[in-house]
Amino acid sequence: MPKKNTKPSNHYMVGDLQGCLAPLKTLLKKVSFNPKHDQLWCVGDLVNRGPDSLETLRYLYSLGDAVRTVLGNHDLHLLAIHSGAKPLKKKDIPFLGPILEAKDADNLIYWLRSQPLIYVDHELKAVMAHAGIPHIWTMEQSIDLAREVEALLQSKKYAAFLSKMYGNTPSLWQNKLAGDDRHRCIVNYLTRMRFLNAQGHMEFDSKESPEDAPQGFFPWFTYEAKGQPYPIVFGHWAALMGHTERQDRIGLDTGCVWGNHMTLLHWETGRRYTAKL
Ligand SMILES: [Mn+2]
Repeated sequence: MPKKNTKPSNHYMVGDLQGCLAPLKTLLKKVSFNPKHDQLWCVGDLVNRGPDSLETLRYLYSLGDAVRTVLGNHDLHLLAIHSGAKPLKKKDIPFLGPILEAKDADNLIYWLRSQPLIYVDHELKAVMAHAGIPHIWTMEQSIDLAREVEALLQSKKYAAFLSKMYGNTPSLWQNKLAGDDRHRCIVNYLTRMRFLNAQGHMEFDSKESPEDAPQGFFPWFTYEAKGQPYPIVFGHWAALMGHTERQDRIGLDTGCVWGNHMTLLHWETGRRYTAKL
């Protein structure tokens, strides 16, 4: 689809899709979404656990330039399996199997692999990352670090990187980190982070409920961040049900795939629309 020169009339941001295509279509119909004039932002985790992962990818791909998405942990997991870096496990077969076997798999996977970890719109003054952006990074630094991983994902070395992507360490960012540790750490902050301590250590063992934070740890968005001028749109954390207690940290995962609902935010009015699977 050719690039448009005109600004989109409306920006809509939707929470984790996880293969829930029907509620997405319901919501887009509700707001009379027009791909010629409007833009849809997806917070990542487009696939896995829901009923229509393959058709969700095909639909987003068909929307062309009207879609902006960032990669979530489930999307990276799909890339890892497709690349051969990770075996397809039994629990993923019903969801990811149809994508891997599809005739257009290579095309869809290439599209997914070309998506960023952070998306920023300087005119809208908004930034999006699947899990969020930690307070220890400025927005510009987080974009630079995301670009390092994106370059890897789009290079010939991507399968090798994906085979080293899994793991919870190092749990604290340091500028001197190098190689796989550096890239794994960036991926974990941007796609898996929930609880941080003041220093910026990530914690992955506790349950999802914000009340279950281990001592000294709090949800990442509770910390004051320097050099992060724009509101952060994120997903990943269904247990929050969109509650962050701050206007500039916009959580959109409301657990559609787990029996709750999907949330679509109309940026220009702040109005939220919901639909169930
Ligand atoms: Mn996620």
